[in-house]
Amino acid sequence: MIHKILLALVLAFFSVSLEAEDGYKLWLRYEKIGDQQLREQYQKQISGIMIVSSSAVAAAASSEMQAGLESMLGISIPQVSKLRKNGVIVAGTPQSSPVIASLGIEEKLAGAGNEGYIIYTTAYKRRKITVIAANSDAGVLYGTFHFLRLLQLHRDIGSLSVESSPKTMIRLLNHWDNLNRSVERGYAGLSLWDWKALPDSVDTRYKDYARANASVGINGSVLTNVNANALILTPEYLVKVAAIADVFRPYNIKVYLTARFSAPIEIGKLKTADPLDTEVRDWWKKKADEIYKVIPDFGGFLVKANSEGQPGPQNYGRSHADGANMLADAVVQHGGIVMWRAFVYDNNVPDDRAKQAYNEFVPLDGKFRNNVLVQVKNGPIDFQPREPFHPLFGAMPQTPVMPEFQITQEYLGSSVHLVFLAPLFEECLKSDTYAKGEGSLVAKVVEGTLHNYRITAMAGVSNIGNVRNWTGHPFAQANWYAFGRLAWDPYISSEDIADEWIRMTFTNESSALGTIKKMMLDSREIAVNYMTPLGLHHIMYSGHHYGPGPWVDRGRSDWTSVYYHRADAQGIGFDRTSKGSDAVSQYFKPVRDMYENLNTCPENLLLWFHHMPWDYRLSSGKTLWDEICLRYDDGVKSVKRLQSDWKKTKGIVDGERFDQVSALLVKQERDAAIWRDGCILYFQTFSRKPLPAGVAQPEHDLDYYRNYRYTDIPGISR
Ligand code: GCV
Repeated sequence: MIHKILLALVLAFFSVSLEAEDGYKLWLRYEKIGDQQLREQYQKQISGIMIVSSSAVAAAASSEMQAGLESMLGISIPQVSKLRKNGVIVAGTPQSSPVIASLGIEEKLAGAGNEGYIIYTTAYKRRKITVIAANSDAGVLYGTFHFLRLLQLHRDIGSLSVESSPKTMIRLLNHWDNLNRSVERGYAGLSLWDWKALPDSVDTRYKDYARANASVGINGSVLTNVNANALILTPEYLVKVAAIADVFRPYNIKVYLTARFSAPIEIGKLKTADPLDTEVRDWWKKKADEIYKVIPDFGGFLVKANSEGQPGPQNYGRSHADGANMLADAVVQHGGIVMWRAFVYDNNVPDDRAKQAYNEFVPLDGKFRNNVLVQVKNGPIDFQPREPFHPLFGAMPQTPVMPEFQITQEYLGSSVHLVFLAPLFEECLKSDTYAKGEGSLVAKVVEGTLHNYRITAMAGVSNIGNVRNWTGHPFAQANWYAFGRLAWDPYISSEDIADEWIRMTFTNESSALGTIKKMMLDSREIAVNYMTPLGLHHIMYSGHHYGPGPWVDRGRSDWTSVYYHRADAQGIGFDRTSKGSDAVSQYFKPVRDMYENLNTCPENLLLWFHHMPWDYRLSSGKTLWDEICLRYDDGVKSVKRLQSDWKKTKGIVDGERFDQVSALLVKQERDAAIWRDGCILYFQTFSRKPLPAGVAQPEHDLDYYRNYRYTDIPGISR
């Protein structure tokens, strides 16, 4: 009863509207500020908007500002051309706004660079105004979203002094979207890009997609799958791409495409795709000219070559640098770039797949053209729930290296499990490579300060599809948001990102905010525990990658699970020390020593680097076998805790999203238990030890888990 009265009071105070919400608006809900006192204060502080719409980008900023303010304040906010009252928001560049030109802020603006902005409160001719100033309209747009965010977060805007500029130049989503609208590793419906309807009919969603991206600073989108289809480069498709580019342009977003290396053969009718062949090089040059004719601000190409069956320069005995440079030469005169992926496979199974990218790319450092970046996954295998940072970070001082994070949850429960990925991204970015001594963080490599990179970038594999809420799981929206915020500033903490996102997406009410934040911040470690504790990796079911499959032992050996966990009667884990595959030697000292030495190797990566006996004692005092079982079990129990925590938000979060998340958490618990029981029973066939006290006895035998088929998971057909 008391609980109900308290809830009623909270709702009355915040005037929370609990209308069902379908999640379409993402974090740009611009909900009317329920706290009346605060709303009235903002109403007094904001009387008008002065943004000269001198370009499409400035016009987009202006309409976003007006719509956002009016929605949050519940009053109309006029666009003004004169400063007659206090409280006008003046946004622009010194070129577009005479007011800003007269403020004498050139020096301050110099630090804002191309896309940054400053926001501050000042007096202008005895009027109190808020200034959003930048060197470009793109900066004005980003400043606008920042200002709106301050209100969404219920911050004090009375005396502002903000300076912000992106730490990476190119901040990109990578869509693994196919031309038939299927999405590789996509769990949120079909691809947004409706190629059949384009260019005549352009979905209004594209604009909302662009708004959402711009609100977090994402300025590029690779529309197509890295497992590329050459057809996207034909004139029929290029006009469709151009139609999308037209929608994105006012939001400062460029389009990029994936280039299929064999396109000169497939659509150009040439006999070869050899990057040193003159005809092939000419073909790509002409193709680039053709693309830039229809999309003058085309960003460039992303390429997956000689990896998982994709064609590449090695088919012709050429190097990755030869391939990348040919494409780079084709786009350079138009200002385009080439992002060449380091996720490569040899045709022969290597002694340790974790070493492959480093072995192939370090010798090529310095051999790439100036407009090439090497795109490297965050870890050396493949987006696992936990990996050490990729050894290529810090190891290519003369070639810009950009990270590729996976926002879509291929190995982390698709769009069914609640897993907030900012802690995973942050763990990588804050890792110290020691490339130039202590403090050589991956983030410093990425922002280019460690090696003075000429171009900097960060990519995230998109989790977006055409389902109404964009990402399937309402919390998966947070991973899109987190990626964008970290691409802008790789030093923001996961906690701050979660705080912002929850306030904008769900509520500013403090107890629910605290509850949801804790759920999010715990969620990644919970998933690691019920999937791959203590550094285990790549033990998922082959094909769908959703459930467990530690028993997978067929096919190319470095695609099996047994290759990675190496469980036997003695113990478990992949020995990557100097006595094993020696992958540790790819890291700089003292990182390599830290991983090599059992006393310093972090326990959460123990089995990544070491093969350990079942009786080995961990810091908890427990044996390895007991600890593995306890962690799996704890993972499942923690999902139960997520469920009971989520219940506390009932009545604060709207019913539609509350119910959706509740239902997903039930599935997550079921599937976490499948992970736990399948893995424990399988590993027990090697350890031959009993389950430690407190660990639930599996409900079924091992065969049940080996044969389990999911019928209710998006993106999984069997
Ligand atoms: C796009 C993993 C995924 C593939 C993906 C590949 C890549 O192997 O399972 O679906 O292909 O990574 O990143 O190229």
